[in-house]
Amino acid sequence: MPQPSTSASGLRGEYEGAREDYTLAQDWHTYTPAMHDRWRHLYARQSALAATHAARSFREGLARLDCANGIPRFDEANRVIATATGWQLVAVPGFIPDAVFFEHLAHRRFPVTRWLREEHELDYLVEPDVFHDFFGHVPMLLDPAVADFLELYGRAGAKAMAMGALDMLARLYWYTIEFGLICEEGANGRALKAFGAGILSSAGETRFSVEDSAVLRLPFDPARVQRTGYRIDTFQQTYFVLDSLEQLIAQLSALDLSPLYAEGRHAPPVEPGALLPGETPFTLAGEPNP
Ligand code: HBI
Ligand code: FE
Repeated sequence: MPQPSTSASGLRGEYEGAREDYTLAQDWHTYTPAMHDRWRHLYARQSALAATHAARSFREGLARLDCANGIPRFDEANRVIATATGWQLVAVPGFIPDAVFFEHLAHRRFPVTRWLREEHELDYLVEPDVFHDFFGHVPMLLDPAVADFLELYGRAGAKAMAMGALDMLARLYWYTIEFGLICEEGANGRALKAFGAGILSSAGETRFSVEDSAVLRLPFDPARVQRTGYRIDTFQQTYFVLDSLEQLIAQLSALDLSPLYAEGRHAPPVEPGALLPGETPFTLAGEPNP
């Protein structure tokens, strides 16, 4: 049953019934009416914020998924996703080992956690649940640039593990797929929008990342990203801003990241929120520097 419980590893989720690749059936029929209500509540809140703060790709992807009325069925979503980008969702008990996670991505399978957060933790979770994984990540899987980037990221994973560079690769994921911002042309000129799943599945961080005038935002630069540590227990203190989603692929597509890792190994780590000498925070064109 998709109820949060804690496994022997200390992770939430039911790992006992999972296959070797950590997948299991979604068992959609075991979600209770209260869980579907909770999903609708989360969906209503976040989709309203997404309308003003999310990147165009996210808004379009979300609309195509048609998941406002309750916890979605992964098999139904898979029909939409397969047609769009050839990805598919697989249900998992929760957080899975890095190597297994990479293997799924490399084969265009996106692991989606089965359990839903409880009523008392609507605003904040450390581990991914079905709302984070589905609402946050799946809309972007419908974007071809993100779909291709994630496959390449999965393929780069095994190599990074072998090279002892997993921390650097993980930061690229963290500051894009989880907490990425993008500068988009809209009806009222250029605007800052969120596309990262960690942002868009959190009401507080959606507002904070896009609206807070004091938080540090930098233009996306893979070499800078991979040096930048991150926090998993609070809002991010540094965000990176893409010009376009294609930039993900353009700068990383070879995903022979060895030169980047070699550089990263010699560059001193940067604390979240720290600005280095010579760096200029991102600002929208025409806006005075704070
Ligand atoms: N497992 N279910 C799940 N979701 C993730 O986002 C995830 C994971 N395992 C490993 C992992 N992420 C990251 O540590 C890698 O991207 C490095
Ligand atoms: Fe995530």
